[in-house]
Amino acid sequence: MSDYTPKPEHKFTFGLWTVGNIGRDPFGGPVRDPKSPADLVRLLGEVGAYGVNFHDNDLIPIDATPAEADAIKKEFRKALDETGIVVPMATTNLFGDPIFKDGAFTSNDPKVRAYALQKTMNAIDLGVEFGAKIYVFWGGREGTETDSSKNPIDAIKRNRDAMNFLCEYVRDQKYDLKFALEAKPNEPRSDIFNPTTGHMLAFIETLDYPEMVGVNPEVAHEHMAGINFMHGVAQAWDAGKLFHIDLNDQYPGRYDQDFRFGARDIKAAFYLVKFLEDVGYDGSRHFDAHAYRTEDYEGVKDFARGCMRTYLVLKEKAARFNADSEIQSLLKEINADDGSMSGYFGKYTPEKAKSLKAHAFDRPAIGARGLQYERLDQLTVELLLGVR
Ligand code: GCO
Ligand code: MN
Ligand code: MN
Repeated sequence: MSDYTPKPEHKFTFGLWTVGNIGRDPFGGPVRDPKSPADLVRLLGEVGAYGVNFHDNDLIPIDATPAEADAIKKEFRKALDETGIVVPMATTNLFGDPIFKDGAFTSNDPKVRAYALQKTMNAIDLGVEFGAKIYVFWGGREGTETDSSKNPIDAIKRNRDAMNFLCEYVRDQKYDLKFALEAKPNEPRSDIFNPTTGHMLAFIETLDYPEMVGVNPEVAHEHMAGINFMHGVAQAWDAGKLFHIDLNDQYPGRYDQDFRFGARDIKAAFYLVKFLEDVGYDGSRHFDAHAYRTEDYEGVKDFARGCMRTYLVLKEKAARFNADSEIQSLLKEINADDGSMSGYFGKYTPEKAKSLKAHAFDRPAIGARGLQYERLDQLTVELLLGVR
């Protein structure tokens, strides 16, 4: 029997807002009493997590006095020291307060845009104070219900100006901090700007300091858009931009569900874990999800333990996949290369082009070859179902 105990080297993290979610939804009030940030850290210590992340206002209420803020920070620090839990990432709440009802950095109101910058600089200071090295930007309110209200080009420019300003701030303060931009197609806005990880990757290249900025892709957000999450993650990895990741689960075409990792699409979760482990991703595995509304705090612990355990089970399955001789020999066969084409690949030369244009291909024979992906997929499914 394998050991699925979470260890610090697995870098499993949770947001204060995840295990602290009190189960409110648009149709009903809270089902769990709120816990203090320090108590949530203790809960995370109990289930074996490595780290905790927070929005500025998860830790310090938006209208706290300086004395209240100090007391909360002291308590929180004490809980971190007691449990050994670290703070790898922090972020800003730019969506909860009514001032952000039409966005923060992309709001039509310059006062709102300026306040969003002020709030973010303060929140960056707070995150750095607790050791955060990654700073996430999720622009949940940066969007529209009606496109009469905002020119998307203005919104993109405003967003770019804000990112450039904040990168300069981080450099000016000499903070060791990188930004990770998190895309989401909709909810809470009807449409959110930069709706997918791919959009974010393109946007980043237009910034003044693109090397400081990467992405924080989230499973549910790409599944909401009906696209393959792992492919987006691979693109981010290839671009050197996979700075952070939000793990959870989601049925496509539904409200923002934030299910326990692997709760919905085990196969997609498997390919994702396999990808992250195969390439050697060494950032946080952050579970941005929450327990079903049916649960009490024991259920919240079941939820948190479940996220980490499923990840570790799938990690073990990925190792088995890589060691499975039938799967591997099938993959070898599928990828067979007799070398006869190698002269045509690589850097272009006019001679290569000429000889490639003269080559006669046996199109029907090549097209008729069965690729055995049915067998390969069934072997993968059986491995996941535990019968091989
Ligand atoms: C959501 C988002 C958020 C962000 C968080 C950190 O759908 O609500 O995923 O949970 O990840 O604000 O930036
Ligand atoms: Mn989300
Ligand atoms: Mn998220």
